[in-house]
Parts: sequence; C-alpha cells; structure tokens
Amino acid sequence: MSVPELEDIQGIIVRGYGSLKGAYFVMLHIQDAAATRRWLGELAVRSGASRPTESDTCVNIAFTYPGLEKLGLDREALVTFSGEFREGMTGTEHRQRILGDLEESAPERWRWGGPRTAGVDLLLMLYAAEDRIEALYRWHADRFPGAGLEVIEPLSTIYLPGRKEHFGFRDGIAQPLIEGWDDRGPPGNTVAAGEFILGYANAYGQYTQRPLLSSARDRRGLLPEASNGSGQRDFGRNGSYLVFRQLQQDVVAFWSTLDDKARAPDGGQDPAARLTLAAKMVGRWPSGAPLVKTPRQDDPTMADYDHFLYYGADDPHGFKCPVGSHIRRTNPRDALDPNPGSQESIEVGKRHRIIRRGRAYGPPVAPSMDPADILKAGDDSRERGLHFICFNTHIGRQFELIQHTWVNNPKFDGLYNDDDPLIGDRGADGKDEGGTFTVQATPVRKRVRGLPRFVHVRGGAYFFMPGIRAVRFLAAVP
Ligand code: N7H
Repeated sequence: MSVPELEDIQGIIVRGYGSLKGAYFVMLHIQDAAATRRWLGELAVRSGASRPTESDTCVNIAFTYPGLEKLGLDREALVTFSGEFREGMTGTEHRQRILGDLEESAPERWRWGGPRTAGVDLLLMLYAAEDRIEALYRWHADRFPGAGLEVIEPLSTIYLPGRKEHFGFRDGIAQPLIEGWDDRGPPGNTVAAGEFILGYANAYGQYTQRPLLSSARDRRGLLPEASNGSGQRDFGRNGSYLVFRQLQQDVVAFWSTLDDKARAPDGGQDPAARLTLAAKMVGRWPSGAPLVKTPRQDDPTMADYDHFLYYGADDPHGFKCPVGSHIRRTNPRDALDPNPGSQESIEVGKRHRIIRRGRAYGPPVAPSMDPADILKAGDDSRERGLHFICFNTHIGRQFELIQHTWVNNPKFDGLYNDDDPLIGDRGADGKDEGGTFTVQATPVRKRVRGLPRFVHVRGGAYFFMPGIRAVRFLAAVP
C-alpha cells in the first residue's frame, strides 16, 4: 500500500477546510487560453500537506473536459479520461435519466452547466474566514479579465451554525477514511486511496483508468512516471473527479409536508412526531446523532458519531433507522447483498463511497432553523440549497451508482415505491413513482405517501481536479 502524496494532492480532496467557514465556487469560461495558462502558472494552489488555520486562505482548481481541451492538453491524454467525464453530466439523455435530471430539473432550465448557458471550463474554489471571503473573491475577480476568463456564475455559500444544511440537520459527518493516511478509524470505514485519488490501488486492488501520456510529451519532466511500468507519464496521479450539483431545497414544502403527515389523532399539530418523522427520513437527528444509536430522541453528545453498522447494530429490518432513510441508502454499510451483516457486505460497500465537500447557499428561512419558526415564516421565494460536491475516481461506479441505484430507486432493498425521501426524483422520467416513505415498525409498518420532490437541480458539471504537478504541466502546455 503506498502512502498518498499529500503535497501533490489538492487540499480540498483530503481536508474539508472546516476551519474556513467562507467559500466561493466560481464557474469560469476560457476566452483566451494562452492568458489562462499564464494565470494558472502563477496561481497558488493549496495542497493537502497541512490543515489550514482560521487565518489562511485556500485556492483549489478543477477543469471540465472542454476546459482541458481548450488549454491544449494532448489528445493522447484526453482520450484516456473516463467516459462519464468526457461526455459530461448533461452529455447524454441516458445520463439525465440516471441522475433524475428531467422536468423542472432538466439541464435546459439550469442556471449554468446546461445546453442553454455558456460552457463551463474551469471551477475556481476559494476558501477563507467568513469575514474575508468577499474580499478574496473580489481580489481574484479583478484578475479574471487579464487571465482570459469570463465569469459564468460566482456561487457564494453560507455557513449555518452547527454545520447545518437548510432542512436543519448537521451535515458533513460521515466520510470514508483514506487508507495509508487517515486510517486510524474503524476498518469498516477505511477505504483504499485509489477510490478517491487516481494513481493508487482501488478497492479491487487495481488502478482505476486514468489519463496517461507518452514521456515525449513531457519534455520538462513535470509529471510523475506511470506506475504500470510502461514508461508513460501520469497526468492523472493525485487527481480526482469532482461532481458538482447545485441542489435547490424547498425547505418550507419539506416542513409543511411533514407537519401535514405527522398530525396528532385529533388533527392538531404534533411537533415531536414531525421531528421524529424527519429524523427517520434522514437517519440522523438534527444534532447529527444517528438513529441506530438513539432511536427515540436526539442526543447531541452523539452529534459526530459515525462508528456504526446496521445489521451490526441489531437493526436489520430498519426498526431504528428505516431502510429507505437518506443515510442508509447512500451508504448501506453492512446491509448490502450478497451477505448482509458480513465483512463481505462491508467490502462491497467500499466500492461505492464518495468524499463529500458540499457547502450550503442562500439565506435560511428562519435563523433558528427550528421547524416551528420555518413554518411560521413561510415561503419567502428566495433560493437556498446545497452546493453538493463530491470526489471519486470512478463517477459511474461511485456517484452515479449512489444516485441511480440507491437514491432514485423505488425498489431499493426490498422497498417497492420508495425513493430517497429527502432528495429522490419522484419518478421524474415516468418510471415507478417513488414518493412513499416506509417506516418499519412492529406490529405494523407505517407508510407515508405522496411526498413531493423537495430538491431540484439548478446547475451541475463533472470536473477533474488534477494533482498540483499536473496543474503546473497544464500551465506549461506549449
Ligand atoms: Fe446527503 N441533508 O441535509 O438532509 N446527507 N444530502 N447526499 N449524504 C447526509 O453524515 C442532504 C446528497 C450522502 O455514510 C446527511 O454528513 C441534503 C446527494 C452520503 O452514513 C444529511 C442533500 C448524495 C451521506 C444529508 C443531500 C448524498 C450523506 C447526514 C441535497 C449522493 C453519508 C450527515 C440537498 C448522490 C451517509 C452526514 C453515511 C449524508 C442531507 C444530497 C450522499 C443530513 C439536504 C446528492 C453518502
């Protein structure tokens, strides 16, 4: 097992920058590739070698396939990128169906990344303290014209106290640990580095397909040698695919639906039942405490607790954490076939993990994040949601599989009309409907029907985030 080269890996892949609460994600279009290459050569790109302090600013960068083409990356390397990346998030109808990007979430309606908006070539990610992030963005924005770059969308973010997302739940808790680096956690959660960083062995003990090119193309010897013994240069090593989705959340619809579905027998409001139903849908309480550990009430002392399994926690049937809850379907842990509850099941799960790095955007409906206040405030028609970001080395087997086979699948794990209660597409492509949520219980389960779609896509793209040597190589392309 080789140790990930943190000084060549861009920092955001291996560290969440939790100490930096301000962030900007700038979608850019290249107008003058030569000017962009010069700018790139001077850009201080943050590596993963050290954890940033609160006074640091961090910059990371990623490219779409058209962006790499424009910068003049050799065809030999371009054709060896994965098919998903080359086609792009909106590249085929098939992919739109897989992702549930239809109807109101169709790319034709996106603010950026769709066929009706200027092409995104490059993503610049800026991180700083909350009171410094605007100044950092302005500093960079002043330089875009000279760098031959046009801003398509400058996506701002918001930090919600308690690291919450807009529905009111603590986010960014469960992450896989990278083998060879932060593998001091439970072995069930430690995953081969090659699942998240190219150029290392993956969960199958193999090297995931990555962009290579002949050594003659790298006369200055900027790139590392490929580890396959071919003498080629490895443009992909220490890089990762970045999936970006701007996901708008309809927070008022979410809480009014729950309010409606969890009424007291006399028809009156029942705040405790409403909250419990929401927690069942997530699989964690608002504090972050997991339902398998504390199924009846929230327990903030367990906010960051992640050392659990489902069968291993004596919950094979979902009585504590429902089978169709968001966290159980996006990472079933030991609940996967062929042999749920076994080490084999955990190993299967390790082929479908992602590192999440999303940030919330837009103002909260109610600053307290309390459902009662949210319901009182009502819809203010302002947009809010999650800039969902994840890293993986095989988009099809990791992000897309989670989205299609687990999140949007009404037949997930023996269910038959239940897609993800929070983010499911509700059968947008006319397939089985979804929109039902089953709460397993004895003596009888409870089924909550008629859930509308709470999350819509407003933009998105597949990016490649190269290692830092590969960024230098791109800047020096003749
Ligand atoms: Fe989810 N939410 O706030 O309700 N997610 N997610 N997600 N998600 C998680 O453990 C949320 C989305 C995963 O290992 C938590 O960090 C929202 C997409 C995975 O136990 C909460 C949106 C995809 C996990 C949310 C959204 C995923 C996870 C629990 C969209 C992938 C870890 C806190 C607006 C396709 C599961 C935590 C594990 C956890 C929410 C989107 C995947 C609270 C609001 C699109 C893998």
